[in-house]
Amino acid sequence: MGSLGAILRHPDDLYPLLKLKIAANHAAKQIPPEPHWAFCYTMLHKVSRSFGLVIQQLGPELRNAVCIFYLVLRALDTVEDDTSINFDIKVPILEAFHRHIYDPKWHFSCGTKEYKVLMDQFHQLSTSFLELGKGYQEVIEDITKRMGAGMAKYILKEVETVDEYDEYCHYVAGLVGLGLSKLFYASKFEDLVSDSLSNSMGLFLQKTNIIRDYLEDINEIPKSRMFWPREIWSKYVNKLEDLKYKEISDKAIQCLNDMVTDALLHAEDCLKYMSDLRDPSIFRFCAIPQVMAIGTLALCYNNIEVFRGVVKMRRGLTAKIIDRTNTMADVYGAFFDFSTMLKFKVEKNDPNATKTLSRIEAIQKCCSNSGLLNQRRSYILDTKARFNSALVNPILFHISSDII
Ligand code: D9A
Repeated sequence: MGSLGAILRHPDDLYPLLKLKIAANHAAKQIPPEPHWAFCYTMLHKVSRSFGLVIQQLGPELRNAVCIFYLVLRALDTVEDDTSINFDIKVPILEAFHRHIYDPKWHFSCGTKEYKVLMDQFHQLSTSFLELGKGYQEVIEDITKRMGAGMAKYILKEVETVDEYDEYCHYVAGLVGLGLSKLFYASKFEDLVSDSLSNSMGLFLQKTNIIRDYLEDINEIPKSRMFWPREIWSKYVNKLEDLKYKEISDKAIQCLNDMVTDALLHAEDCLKYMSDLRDPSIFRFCAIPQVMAIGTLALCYNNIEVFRGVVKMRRGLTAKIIDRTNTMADVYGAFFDFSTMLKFKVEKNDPNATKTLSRIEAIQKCCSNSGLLNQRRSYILDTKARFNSALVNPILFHISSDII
């Protein structure tokens, strides 16, 4: 749970934190009896604490398909990320991964910690996969095939242009959006959403991760690949590593803000995607990560800490988002609040200020045009308050940066 200090500073975090803890205990009791399914659900909760809980609340059939899809993708990632595997070995594994999932005898040892366990016990995953309905299997196979090929293409390639950045993010995240939309459709709970909107759902999440994880990625030993596109960072520095050195912190901030502005482009598509969903549990499953993403972008914007340490939302705020994201009105409210926070952080002398502000305005317009912004608890004030930008003063901004 959150630290005592954090709870004392944010006492209203306590209730959502307790609720989350209870949900986690409940989920732990619901592990299925069959050993291969027990393995999959135990793994799921190990690799992803809060997202695992959100998967758990889906209906039984879809839950199994999503759990397997999630773990297959994690396994593929483990192969992609393991820098000790030679290129000549790695590429054929990535390209044939969609066939390995049908073979309970296949396994390949790599990765560390829980990912090593996942790879060593891969047969548990393929055994479970083979029990899914054919419709689900085919979606997972198709996405795994396309993602593996995309990863292989980028293994030795740097991300140069913004188009390449979008293409790389499509392979590793956009395709996840496409696959999930097809799984929802196969479950008969949803209509089929367009590939373009599904892709945006992945790009918004992945770009947020790439921004937030700058320092972790750049400091990785052995050196890992970086995904910030040269077309953006070369406007500010000669080498991507230079962003973390103090002497040029104004350039670093401008570059960071440019990256956040690029990511904001996907927010409107995401709102459209979510507004088309009908099933409440699928809705929550999709909406919680998106609200976290816009919150994280608001937190990272103009924040030098991205280059100095880990910038993450406090656990209490994550718990609040999980507790309070249930309807489209909640999502519009959250996107509106976090956009307002962003707006206050934009400084006039930032080279992209105009572009950033116009993207923020477009998001806010989308939220207010819905007609669903009403009396609700704001993430910024966190009392029952209508968050009207005309009422907001600069003092509030300081409060909000502490609250987040
Ligand atoms: C998702 Cl099946 C992801 N990724 C996420 C998590 O959300 C998406 C990986 C596998 C699956 C799903 C996600 C959720 C709902 C709808 C989606 C969707 O599309 C319609 O994907 C686009 O991040 C990873 C990619 C971005 C690469 C796709 C959310 C998640 N959160 C983490 C928190 C964190 O900080 O990473 O995994 C967690 O709770 O551990």
